[in-house]
Amino acid sequence: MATQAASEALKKLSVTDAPGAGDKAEGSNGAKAEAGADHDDDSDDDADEGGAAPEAGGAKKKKKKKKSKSKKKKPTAQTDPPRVEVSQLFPNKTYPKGEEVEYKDDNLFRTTNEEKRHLDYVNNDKTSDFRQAAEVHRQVRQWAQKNIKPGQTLTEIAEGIEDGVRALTGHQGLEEGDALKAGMGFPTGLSINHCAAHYTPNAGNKMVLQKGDVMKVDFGVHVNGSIVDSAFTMAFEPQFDNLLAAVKDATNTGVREAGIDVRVGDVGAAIQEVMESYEVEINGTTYPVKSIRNLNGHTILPYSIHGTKSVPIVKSSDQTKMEEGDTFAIETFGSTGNGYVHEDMETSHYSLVADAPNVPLRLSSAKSLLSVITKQFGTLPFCRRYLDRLGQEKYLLGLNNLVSNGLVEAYPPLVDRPNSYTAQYEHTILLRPTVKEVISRGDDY
Ligand SMILES: [Co+2]
Repeated sequence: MATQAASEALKKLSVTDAPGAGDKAEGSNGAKAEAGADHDDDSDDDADEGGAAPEAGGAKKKKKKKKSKSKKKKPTAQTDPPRVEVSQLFPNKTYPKGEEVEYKDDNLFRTTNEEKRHLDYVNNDKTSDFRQAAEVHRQVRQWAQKNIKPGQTLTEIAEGIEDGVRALTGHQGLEEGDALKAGMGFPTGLSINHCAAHYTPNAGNKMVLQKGDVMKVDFGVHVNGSIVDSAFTMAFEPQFDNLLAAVKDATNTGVREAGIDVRVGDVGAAIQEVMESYEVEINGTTYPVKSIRNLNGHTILPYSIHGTKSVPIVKSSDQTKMEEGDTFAIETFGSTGNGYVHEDMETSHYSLVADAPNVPLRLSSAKSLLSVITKQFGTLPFCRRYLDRLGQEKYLLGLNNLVSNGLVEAYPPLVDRPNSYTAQYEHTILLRPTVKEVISRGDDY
């Protein structure tokens, strides 16, 4: 998910730069304890299955119809569509690392420094949660890249991704609190052509992906509140190759430039220089590729997709420094249009405002919806479809009431000018004490 620059970013500053964030971090510990209990359940299941093999002929366990061959208990490969929990594929919670990049210059000492190594070790559980979420993201997105085709509805595409994420994290998010243990970190953005961000179908949406479309696929996966935010772009005609290449190159530049003590404005300048060195010919007209100047990367905090710092994607005087321990979503957007987005169309994405004042609500439907949102999603962004699947009905009046009371934030779709094309790539990086880890890196992007 992207943040909007300028006034929007300032608004978010006041929203997120507050003690509330600390409370959420504690919430994450609570969730972790419960997730642990869940894992025990899984182990029990495994034990049952393991026990079933030798006793297959015995009276005790007749439930499993499969003729136990040898010891095919634990799945060792992902299915198609992806439905195997990654915790089954990686025993002992050892998930693949992202791409580790050594710090440079004055920070080179960190790689071997004892104190930094100790700090790194202390953060191990959180790093592991990020790696688990990243592995889910990779497996689901690689399936999506293979299977998304023109002719599919946006609804089936979004649900395909979300079914995958929920299955692989092992949390369907139907019971209260379950979606807070692990699952979607934010809704699946499927933003097409001049729409750059924050579009996902609402109920009844009949939109069909077209062969000439450029679609940004932006979804988040979280484990215990550690959110991996990563996005890619799909196009089916070669004329868009340069647009996608520009944005991929720009995002990789941002990822490369990011580091401890680096100023975010300098990262923005490097991104813009690379982005705007490209041009793209579409239907016979050549366009310069522009960075969308009012979209930003951002820090990620526990259960909070938009932290307190922004990473511009154009040259900026912002002197804010990246710091040890920060988690950044480095995302860039290129456009053949104005390089500037505005809000348009029906809203689908929302999130609870973390530190909202206690507003007395007159509308009872708003009150009950607020309770559902708080218990189900906490401060994780959600979309209308997520309310639908929980069985919520006729909630729109209440939802709008919560937005107008400042308790819930709406994230309307963000669009450049009509007939333009936009693309996005995004990675999540951890500025670990010893090394920069591009947690969401895969062999796809
Ligand atoms: Co983002």
